[in-house]
Parts: sequence; structure tokens; C-alpha cells
Amino acid sequence: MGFAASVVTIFPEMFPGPLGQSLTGKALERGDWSLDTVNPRSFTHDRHQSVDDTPFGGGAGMVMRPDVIAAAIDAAAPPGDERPRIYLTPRGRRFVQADARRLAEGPGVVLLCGRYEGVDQRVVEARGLDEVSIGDFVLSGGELAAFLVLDAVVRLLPGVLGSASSLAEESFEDGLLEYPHYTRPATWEGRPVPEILLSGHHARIRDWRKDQAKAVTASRRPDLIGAKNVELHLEGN
Ligand code: 9D3
Repeated sequence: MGFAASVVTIFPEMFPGPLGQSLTGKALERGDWSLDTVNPRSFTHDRHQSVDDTPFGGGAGMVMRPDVIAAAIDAAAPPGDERPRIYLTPRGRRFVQADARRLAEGPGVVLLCGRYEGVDQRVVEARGLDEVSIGDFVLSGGELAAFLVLDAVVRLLPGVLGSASSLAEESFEDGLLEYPHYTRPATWEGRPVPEILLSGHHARIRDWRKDQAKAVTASRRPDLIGAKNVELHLEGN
């Protein structure tokens, strides 16, 4: 009885996609989490299996029909299903690490992937959907956003990341970007690793890494300085 993810999408063949590989894929095989998809196409009535129609008031593009999308959501999450329902849309509030942590502590999530111009707004209200965006750029649909949200959540589930790395992560949650990493060879293409790292002076190495983290954060993400965002641990920057 792990974390249950349901994805409402007209492209179910995209899943599990990258989530079937590596850390998240192993966790899926172990049953730490489950993934099912519901295709709105299965809840259409007409000959052409239309999930979309023209927008009232005019304008470009098509809108996903509320009757079809609501039927798909109800099939994915029957009344009484306690899981939060997220509609992935460029109109949403930004998804952040705190959202990933909150979701990982719950029973699962239902993700609605928009296509075309989006979903009829009445379905958002009627089914209590939380509108979420993954960033200030334009995607062609919500499916890649669903992968991103699920990856961020699944790696936080109990037992998915080793307990050693989890503990290591906690200790680094200082709201800064990470210090740079180096491994063998000690000199590569004429580039030596920073001398301090070969010195064996662990306290001085710790101070150097902290200075590096502060410098890269101030340069690339000045918004994080003083924000004291302890939720955030950005790796590999
Ligand atoms: C012309 C207005 N466009 C909004 C910027 C229309 C539009 C573009 C792209 C409507 C939907 C989409 C598809 N995007 C998503 O479904 C999406 C998304 C995104 O584009 N950026 C950041 N997060 C997300 S979550 C879902």
C-alpha cells in the first residue's frame, strides 16, 4: 500500500516513460508507489470521440469539455478518494519543493494533464482541482509536467532514496545551491582539482564548500539569499 498516482491524460502511452527507469522505476517495481492512467477519450459519447470543442466567446484553439474531463476524473478518483487533485496548467501557482514534500506525506495524487488551450474552468471548481504550473515557460501539454511532479515526489517516499543519502540531504538543507563536485583523476586535461580538497583538512574543506555555495547562490540565484528556504536543496548546480 504505497503512494498511489493517477494521471488523467489523452496520451496514456507516454507513461510511465522516464519514471519507469532508475530510482523511480525500481521503486515502482518494489511497489513503493503505483501509477495508473485514465484516458478521457474512453468517456466520450460521439462518433469522433471528441474530448475538446470550440471556446465560448471565440478565440484561437480548442477547450477540453467539462463533461468528458469530469467523467475521467471521477473514474480516476471516485467520490471519497482523499488524494489531492492537481490540474497542470501554465495558469497555476508554481510547484515548489514544499509541495513535493507535502504530497510525499500523503496517500497519493491525481494529476490532470491539459492539452489544447486547457480545460473548461467549471470542471476545476466542480472537482476541486488545484491549479499548478512547473515554471515560466510554455510546454505543449501537461504530461511532461506530470513526470516532473511525480519524480520530485517519488524520490522523497520512505525507502526510495537510501537512508544514508536522505540523512545527508537533511544536513545540507540550508537554502543554498550546492558547492561544486570533483573526483579522480586529480588532474584532467591539465585542470587540477582545487588544492584544498586534497589537503585532508576537513574543517577547512567544509568552510571552502560553504563559501563556494554562497558565491554561486549569490551569482545565479540572488532571490534565495536571505529567503531561508529550508525546504529547498538544489543539487548539481
Ligand atoms: C496562448 C496562451 N498559452 C498559455 C501560455 C496557451 C497554452 C500554452 C501551453 C495553454 C496550455 C499549454 C500547455 N502547457 C501545459 O499544459 C502546462 C505547463 C506549461 O506550459 N508551462 C509550465 N507549467 C505547465 S503545467 C502544464
